[in-house]
Amino acid sequence: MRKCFLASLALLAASALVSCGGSSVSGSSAKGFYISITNLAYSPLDLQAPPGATITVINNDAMQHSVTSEATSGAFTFGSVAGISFDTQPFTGTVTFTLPAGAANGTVIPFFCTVHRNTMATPNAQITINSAAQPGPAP
Ligand SMILES: [Cu+2]
Repeated sequence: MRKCFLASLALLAASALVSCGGSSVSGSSAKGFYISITNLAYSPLDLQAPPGATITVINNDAMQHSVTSEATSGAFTFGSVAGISFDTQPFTGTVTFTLPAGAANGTVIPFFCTVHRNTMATPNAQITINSAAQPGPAP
């Protein structure tokens, strides 16, 4: 009787492990705050993200791009808005950066690509700090 009970416990533990793996939110289906770059175009052009959010940037092109903040749209030089700045540096693949936890709601930070500047298909894109923004599915 006791042996049977122990065997049942072991089975329960094994199935719990399996269901943990199945419900994992890691991988490409994880919700988050995403900027993708495809054929020299950023998407979305205005990402809404809350203070402290981690931004995942996915470069689908073979060439390097960057997501680099600028003080004003079209400046094409590194800058900050209300103390918020970021620069992924030129990269391929996927990188992340984190917005300041103290970023003020409503702040708009334009960004550009240091490699292609005004020759990007979408030279002018931005992040808007929105405390109510919710993470979305991976692009
Ligand atoms: Cu670029």
